[in-house]
Amino acid sequence: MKTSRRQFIKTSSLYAGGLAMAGSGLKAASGLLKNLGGNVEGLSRTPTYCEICFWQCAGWVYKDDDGRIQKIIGNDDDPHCNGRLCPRGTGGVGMYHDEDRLKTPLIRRTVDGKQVFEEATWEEALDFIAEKMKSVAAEFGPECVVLFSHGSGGAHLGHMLKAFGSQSISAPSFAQCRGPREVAFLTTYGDIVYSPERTDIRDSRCLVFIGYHLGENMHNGQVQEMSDAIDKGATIITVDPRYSVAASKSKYWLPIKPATDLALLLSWIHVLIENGWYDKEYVEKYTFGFEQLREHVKQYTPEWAYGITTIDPNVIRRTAKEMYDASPAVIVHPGRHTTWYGDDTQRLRAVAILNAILGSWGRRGGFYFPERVQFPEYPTPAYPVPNRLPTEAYAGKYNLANEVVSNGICDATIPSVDSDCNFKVWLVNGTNLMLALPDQKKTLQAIQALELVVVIDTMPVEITGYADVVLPECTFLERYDMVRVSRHREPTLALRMPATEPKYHSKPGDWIARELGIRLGLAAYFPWKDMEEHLDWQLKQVGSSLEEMKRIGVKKFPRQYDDLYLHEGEDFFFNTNTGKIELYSTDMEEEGFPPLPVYTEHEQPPEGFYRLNYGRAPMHTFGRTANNPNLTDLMDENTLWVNPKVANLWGLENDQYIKLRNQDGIVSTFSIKVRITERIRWDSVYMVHGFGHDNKKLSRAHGRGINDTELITNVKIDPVMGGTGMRSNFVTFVFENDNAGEEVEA
Ligand SMILES: Nc1nc2c(c(=O)[nH]1)N[C@H]1C(S)=C(S)[C@@H](COP(=O)(O)OP(=O)(O)OC[C@H]3O[C@@H](n4cnc5c(=O)[nH]c(N)nc54)[C@H](O)[C@@H]3O)O[C@H]1N2
Ligand SMILES: Nc1nc2c(c(=O)[nH]1)N[C@H]1C(S)=C(S)[C@@H](COP(=O)(O)OP(=O)(O)OC[C@H]3O[C@@H](n4cnc5c(=O)[nH]c(N)nc54)[C@H](O)[C@@H]3O)O[C@H]1N2
Ligand code: SF4
Ligand SMILES: [Mo]
Repeated sequence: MKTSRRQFIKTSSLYAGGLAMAGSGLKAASGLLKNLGGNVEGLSRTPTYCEICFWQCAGWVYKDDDGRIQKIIGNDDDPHCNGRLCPRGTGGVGMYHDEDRLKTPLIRRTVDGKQVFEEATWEEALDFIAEKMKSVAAEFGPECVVLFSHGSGGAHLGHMLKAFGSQSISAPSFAQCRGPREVAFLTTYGDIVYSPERTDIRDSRCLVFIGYHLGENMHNGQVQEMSDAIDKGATIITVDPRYSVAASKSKYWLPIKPATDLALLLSWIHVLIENGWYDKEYVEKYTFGFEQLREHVKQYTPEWAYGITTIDPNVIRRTAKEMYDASPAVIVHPGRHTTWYGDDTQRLRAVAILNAILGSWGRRGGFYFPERVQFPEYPTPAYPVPNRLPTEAYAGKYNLANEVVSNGICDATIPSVDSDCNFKVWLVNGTNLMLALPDQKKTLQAIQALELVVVIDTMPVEITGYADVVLPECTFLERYDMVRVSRHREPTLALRMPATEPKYHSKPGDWIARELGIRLGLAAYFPWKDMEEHLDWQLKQVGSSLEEMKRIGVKKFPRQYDDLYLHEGEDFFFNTNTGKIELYSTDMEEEGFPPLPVYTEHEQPPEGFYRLNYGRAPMHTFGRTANNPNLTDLMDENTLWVNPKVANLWGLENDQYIKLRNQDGIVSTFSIKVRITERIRWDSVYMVHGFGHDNKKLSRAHGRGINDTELITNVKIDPVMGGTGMRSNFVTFVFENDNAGEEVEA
């Protein structure tokens, strides 16, 4: 039977001994953080941009005379980092030194009835994949091959897949992350927020962070700008059930009852309109539907919101006034990980509306208009027109989604009677779907239905255990990638080039895509000699060259248009149906959704249960850094934040290890250390995402802390764009002598 076909293989013990070395580099790496800031004489440097998170800061990799990497520091000319990397980027070299890295291609085989990974050559692995892709495409069409991807490799593999005839490409960074905000801003302003965000934080006089925990969320440029804004006296208002780092820098901390933010937002809009605290000229000139909005929010008084959010009505009024006083230099920040409760697009619509009536879009200290260089693609033949688009997997739904919905693809992979849109092959690049997608049971069901699973990663993470073929990519320090083409106040380009040779048998993503492409008969799509020729051609089209970029790393271009902000009285056409900022959304109306955001109530935890809240830690990126030797030095497990009242009730003590059980009876695989703190509300517990790895081959990360994803089984789908609301899960404590603790689901 198919469901027992693909056993989880802990990618261990099958490596040939000779390949497992690299201990030596590790020592150098662990000294690295202490060495920083020293002088750089005698070291040679090569440019890169960081892949430890998706902010992609540009930097310099310094090497000593023996070619050993000594340190990475930020590039002064880069607006993403202004010469300073965050702790993760600084420690990023640990990813290169990590001796647990994937070292050689692996193919799943059955030996004596047991499934194991066997080491393979690249030829064997790529031939195997190409044969399977061809036979599956012959039977079901090339569109049934999917690429899930996060990060730089997506460009190479995406090109290969489109040439093959499939546009089934998806990233969890949409439907598990930014999706609701992009759709909300698209329907309101006809444009998205982008990454890096177009927020003019450095010149802002009032910053409103709603569950946006900048400071723990270390997106570099924004953290730096927040600290500049604070120095210049900006008022910060943080809405968070947890006393976050951002809250600790704030004039106002609003410890909201979780899941009620939309009520607060609507009452803020109410207060601003009732008091005339809005930008009348701006609203008149640029917006559509103000009168409907005014009518709509009449009901949402601060007293009404108080009963829902627990925020004092006077504080609601006072904070609204602070925003108005600072306007238009005010940012009600849209946040980034926005898939919370399933009505997320509506919540973000309220955020977009609030900014609009304060006049902050297109204004200094609000949201600027970013610009980027028109950077040509290397000429290749046109892609074949696919027979089927990936969106057909969820035909009739999520029409406003502007990217492919990964959970929609996952669902459609599971065979069912009413869907013939099944996908047969998953290529998984730089995304650990077992951690990224909620509802692991579904992900596993989909995986079991597949003909082929290929994972391209640098580490033996959970998803590699379900692969038929594992391909080891080298780290960003060992490869070229596409030029980083940034949208910012000033357009910039940044180069990533190899600082050193790929370790072990790992290979760069561009090489993998091309070699696979050639085996699929797609050589015409890869006409360049190598990446150097490819990049040099592109750079020359914009008046630079590979040689220049190797020297400078980052190139700034002047803006073509003087339109960073709206000019006084300027006419402006917004890319919406009405050409205006749509307070009242005609797109939403056409799709049958409320055109003005409506408050809906969400479940609260049952007796004895607490809401599972999760977030980021400054020294880690999701699960991708959990085994990094430099960063585990700084934090090697997550802890469970528990309010003292709750701790008292349950007799919990600091540093005690406990397991958690969720509302569906799922018990965590591992235990987590208790941290008793007033910084979390009594109705929630909190942990950092990205821990609790169950692959033994991750020697520093295995069994450290709890993986929040395994407890996220109640998923609230946003009907507008398909995103997975993940914050409606409730947990209770399981003590070691508790029987329930034994029924562990892996
Ligand atoms: N429970 C829960 N789920 C979440 C979230 C959460 O907070 N909690 N957050 C959500 C959000 S906001 C997002 S954006 C997604 C992100 O989720 P993912 O897209 O999975 O992102 P990462 O965990 O950063 O990266 C995944 C993989 O990339 C690999 N990798 C790192 N560098 C490279 C490289 O150079 N090449 C290749 N080929 N692989 C590489 C890492 O080893 C890791 O296995 O998860 C979402 N899912
Ligand atoms: N260091 C580091 N930085 C990162 C990342 C990383 O992995 N590591 N990942 C990056 C990525 S891809 C993303 S998407 C961002 C995510 O970062 P953000 O968008 O800032 O964060 P979220 O994960 O949405 O939110 C976490 C915060 O929301 C609060 N919260 C929980 N429930 C509620 C609620 O009901 N209402 C309100 N108002 N607040 C609530 C939590 O207490 C927590 O402080 O971080 C980015 N930056
Ligand atoms: S914010 Fe940090 S981890 Fe992310 S790209 Fe920049 S330096 Fe790297
Ligand atoms: Mo994200």
